[in-house]
Amino acid sequence: MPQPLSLVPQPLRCTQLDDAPFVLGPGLAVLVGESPDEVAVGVRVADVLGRITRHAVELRPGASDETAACVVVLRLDPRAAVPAHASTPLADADATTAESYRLTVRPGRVEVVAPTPAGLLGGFVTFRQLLRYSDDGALVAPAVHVEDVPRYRWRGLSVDVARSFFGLEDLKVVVSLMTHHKLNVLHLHLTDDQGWRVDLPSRPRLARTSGSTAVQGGRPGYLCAEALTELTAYARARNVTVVPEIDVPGHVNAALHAYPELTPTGEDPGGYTGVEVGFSRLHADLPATHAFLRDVFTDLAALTPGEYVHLGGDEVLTMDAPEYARLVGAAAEVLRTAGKTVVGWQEVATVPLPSGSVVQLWDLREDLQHVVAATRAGARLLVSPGSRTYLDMKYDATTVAGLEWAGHIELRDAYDWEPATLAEGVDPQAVIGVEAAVWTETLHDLDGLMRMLLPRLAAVAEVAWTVPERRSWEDFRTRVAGQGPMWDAAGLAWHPSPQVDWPARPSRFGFAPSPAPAADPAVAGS
Ligand code: TNX
Repeated sequence: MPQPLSLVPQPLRCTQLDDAPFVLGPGLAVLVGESPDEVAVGVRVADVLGRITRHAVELRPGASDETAACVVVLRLDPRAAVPAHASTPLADADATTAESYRLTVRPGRVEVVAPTPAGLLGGFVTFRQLLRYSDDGALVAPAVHVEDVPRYRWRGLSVDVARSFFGLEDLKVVVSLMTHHKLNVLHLHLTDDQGWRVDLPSRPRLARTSGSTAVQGGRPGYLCAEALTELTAYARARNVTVVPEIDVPGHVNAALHAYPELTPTGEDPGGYTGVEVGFSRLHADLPATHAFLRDVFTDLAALTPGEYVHLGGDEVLTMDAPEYARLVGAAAEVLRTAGKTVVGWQEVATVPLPSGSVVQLWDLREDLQHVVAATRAGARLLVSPGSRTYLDMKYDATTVAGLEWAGHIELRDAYDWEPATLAEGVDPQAVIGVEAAVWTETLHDLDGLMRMLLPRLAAVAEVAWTVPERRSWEDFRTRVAGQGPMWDAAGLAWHPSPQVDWPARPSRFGFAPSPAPAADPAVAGS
């Protein structure tokens, strides 16, 4: 009987082969073609394998593998593309196919063939998840053949760095974890009432003044342009796109504090450390407001190379609809001029937006008629239902940190739902993808953040990647159990959900092998 595999997300097709496992050890080489794309992926893969095996792993561009004894072969080939699945919206078929791959593991030889570097990386991630220690202590991967393609093109995680700051090093760990579960969009909520976390050249006081404020108990700080550029490049190399968000026209106390000319009286409201929402706002009839919108969104667009910029738009409780529409419209126009596609929280669906804009659904308690109408008029829908994907919600009443407004979210709640039919009246073809979100009113360090993300992020990742007929809770709960040791090996904190039979964790004081240090194993540094 072959052992069950612990792949998360579950691939489209996976066959265990009747063959001996691949053994990872000294003499391992990575073989790639000579194209710069293949060499670039090869460098990453050789680096990761070197850290896992603690041996130098040679990269051989342009080599044939006839004679090599133990190789990982990475090959770009457009003919290897796995066609998009029937449940993928037609508009996204090319984008998802681009991330497809074919992986074959046999004794002495691992081969990944894919149409793009992103596909090669995805295939390698699957191979890493197959690795386990054999009884005699060797790292092995069972012989398998995998053919895989994502269901959705947008598989995201939104991190609130505004309430409490998470800097470059923490965010790199988050990106590596995302890559491990094939998530490909990191949405950074960079500004809110409690803080402003990105230094923009045209408005230096935003970061200088409001980078030093945070929610009660939270961490201050901000990303300088170099840090954001470094993060973007780090993410890019791991098939993750950064989507930055400046939240307007509400959630702006930090901006008003730095530039009091944005308030009607010109008075500084002071820093805000509470957790209430909806009280702060821009004013459409102040000329300073329009200069501010132009400056911050132009700067942000220039700082990040991705196609999308998020303008927020949520929870403005003290503004009438025409003024809201003027302000959101003005911000959207700046982004359109800068060549970006607009993303906004579901409230922006009340405003006419450029076609192809992305509306992010979060609150299913609200009337969704504007959201339905916006998708009929050409908007795409990104689904982040609070009661499923808000990973700052407590698991249950005993969870120490976290909020409860959208209910408790145990692992099964995060897993057992269907994105295509979530919003009644929205054509499934309009759904561009799925995004988890973690808000940091109560989460102030990386361990605290990870304990909320894991294991639920793995569940949301599978909702976003795996086609409906390959998903089942019973099957997921067995596979995700095998991820626990990988998160441990990477030094990541996680919540041992009682809904899963986790393998026994090695005791620190017993004779079981202690977990490897954070630098080399399954997740970190991937
Ligand atoms: C709702 S989601 C918010 C955030 C909070 C979060 C807490 C959204 C668009 N707004 O401002 O931080 O709930 O769970």
